[in-house]
Amino acid sequence: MIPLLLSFLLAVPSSAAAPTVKDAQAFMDSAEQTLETLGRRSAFSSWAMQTNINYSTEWLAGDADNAYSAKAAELARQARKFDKLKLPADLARKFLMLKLTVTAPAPLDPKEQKELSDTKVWLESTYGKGKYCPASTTTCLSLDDMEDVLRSSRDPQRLQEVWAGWRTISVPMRPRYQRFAQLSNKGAQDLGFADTADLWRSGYDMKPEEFSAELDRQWEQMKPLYLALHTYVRRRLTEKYGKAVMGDDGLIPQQLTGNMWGQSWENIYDIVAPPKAKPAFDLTEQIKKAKLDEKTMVQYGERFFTSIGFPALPPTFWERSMLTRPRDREVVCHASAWDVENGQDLRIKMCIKQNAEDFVTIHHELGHNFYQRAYEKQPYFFRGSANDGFHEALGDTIALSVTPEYLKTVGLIDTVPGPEGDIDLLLKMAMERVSFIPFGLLVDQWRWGVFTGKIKPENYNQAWWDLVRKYQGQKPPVARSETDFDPGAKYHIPANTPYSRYFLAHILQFQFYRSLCQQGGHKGPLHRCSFYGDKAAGKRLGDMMAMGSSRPWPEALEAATGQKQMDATAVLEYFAPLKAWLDEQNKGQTTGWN
Ligand code: X8Z
Ligand code: ZN
Repeated sequence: MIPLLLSFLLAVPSSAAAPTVKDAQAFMDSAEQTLETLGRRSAFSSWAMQTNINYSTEWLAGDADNAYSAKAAELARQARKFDKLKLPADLARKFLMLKLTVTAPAPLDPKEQKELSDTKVWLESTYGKGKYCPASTTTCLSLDDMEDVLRSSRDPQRLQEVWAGWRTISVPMRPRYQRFAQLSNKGAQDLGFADTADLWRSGYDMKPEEFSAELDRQWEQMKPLYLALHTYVRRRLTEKYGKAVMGDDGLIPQQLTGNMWGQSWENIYDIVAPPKAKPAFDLTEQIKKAKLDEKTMVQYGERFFTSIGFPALPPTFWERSMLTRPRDREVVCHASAWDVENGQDLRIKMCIKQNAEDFVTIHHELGHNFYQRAYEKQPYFFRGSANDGFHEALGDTIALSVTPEYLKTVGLIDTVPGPEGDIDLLLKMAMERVSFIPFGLLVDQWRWGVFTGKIKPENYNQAWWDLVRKYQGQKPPVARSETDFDPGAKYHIPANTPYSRYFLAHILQFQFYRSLCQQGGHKGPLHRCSFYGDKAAGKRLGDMMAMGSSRPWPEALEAATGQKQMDATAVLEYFAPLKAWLDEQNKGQTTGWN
C-alpha cells in the first residue's frame, strides 16, 4: 500500500510542468515511429483483404485498421498538451497531419472503435464482392462485366437493366453507412472538429469554409465549358436514341453515358464524333490489334516515366502487383496504387482490360507509385502529396502527353492526324475529362451534407439525385426511392475515400501540363504537346514530388509551375478551340435543364 502523499507524487510526474518544444519534438518522433509500424501492418492486411476477400482477411484488415486508427486518435488527443506552444512551422504541420491522418477517426470508446473499423471493412468488401444476378439467368455479373455492357452496348433496355442491376448491391449498405457516419463524426468531434466534413476540409492550407468557396469558384470558371459539352452531347444522344428514351427535360439519362456513374463519357465517343470527320484513330482498337496484354500495357506506362528520368519500377512491383481479375476468389477491383513499405514495395491493384480507358488509368496509378517513391526520404507525416489533388493529378498529367505524336513514337499508331483532326482529338479528351468535372464536385457535396447533418438519412438518395441533376444535368433511367442507396454504388463512398481530390486534380493536371510544355518550348496547339523523353520536365515534377507534403501546397505548385494558385485557365486554354466549335454546333439549342 502506497501512502497517500506518495501516490499523489507518482501520479503527477515532474514533466507535468509546462511542456517545451523539445518535448513536442520527442513526442512527435515517437508518434511517427509508432504509426509507421502500425500503418505498415494495416497496409499489408488491407492488401491481403482486397486481393482475396474472405472472413479471415476481413478480420485481419479490421483488426489492423482498428489498431492504427485507435492509436492515431489517442496520440492526437495527447498532443493537445502542446496546443499552447509556439512550435516551428514544420513541427506544427506534423501535429496537424496527425489529426488528419485517419479519414474516419476513431471515437474514444474502444467498443465503438472496433465497430467503426469493422463497418469500414464491411462496406468496402461488400462493394468489392457486389454482383447482380438477373432473374432470367443463373450467371451473375460483376461490376466489370456490367461496365463492359455500358461501354459497348447501344441498346437502351440492356443499358438500363445493368445500370439498375448494379445498384442492387448497395441497398444493404444503407443502415450501416448511417451508423458509420455517426461514429466517424464522434471521432472527429473527439479531436476537436465540428464533424468529419470539417476534418476533411482542414487539409488544404486554408480555412475549411475558404476551401469550399475555392471549389465553387473553380467550378464557376469551368461551368460554361461543361454546359457547352452537355448541350452538344445531349443533342447527339437524342438523334441516336430519340425523345422516347431521352425525355424533354434537358437532362441526360445516365445509363447512356457509357459509364456507370455518368462520370466520364469517352466510351460513347462514337456517338458524338463530328459527323464528317473520319476518326483519327481508336486507341482501344490499336491496343487490341497490337495484342498488348495487361503487363505490356503497364510497361508502356512505366516507359513514359523512365523516359523523363525516373528510375524503373522495382522487380517486386511486377511480382506483387495484381493486374487482372483472379478467377478463383473475390477481390476489390477498383484500381489503386500501394506503397506498403515506404517506397520499397510499390504495387498496383487493377483488373485491367484491353481498352483506352484502362490505358489512361494505368498512367494514373503509376503516377501514385512514382510519387510515393519520390517522397520516401521525408519523415512519416510528410509522405504524401502537397494536397491530395496533387497525388491524383500526377499520372493524369502524364496521360495528357499520350498524344498521337507520342503514340506514333512508341509504335502504337502509324500516322499522326493533321490539324484537321484537332477537334476530333479535343472532343475525345473533353468526353474523358471535362465530363468528369461536375461529378468530381458533387460526391463530396453529398458527403459533407451527410456529415454535417444537412442531409438526413431519410433523404440520402433524394439528396444524391438532386446533386446529380444540379451539377451533372443527368437523371436515372428508372424511379429511385429511399429504399435504394445509390451513393453506395460508387466505390469511394463505401471505401470512404474523399473525392474533392479528383476535382482538384482535373484542374492541376492541366496546369502542370501547360507549364511543362511551355518550359519544353512546345510550339503549336497545347493539346499536341507531349513531354515524353523530356528530362527537364521530369526533373521539375520530381523535385516537386520529393517535397512530399512538407510545405503548404502553394509552394509545391510554385516549384513546378511558377504559379501559387490553383487555376482553371489552363483547362480553358487547352479546350478553347473546342469551346468555339461547340458554341457553333449548339446554335439554336437550349443550354441547361429544368
Ligand atoms: O478512383 C480513381 C482511381 C484510383 S485513385 C482509379 N479515380 C476516380 C474514379 O474512378 O472515380 C480516377 C478518376 C476518378
Ligand atoms: Zn488515384
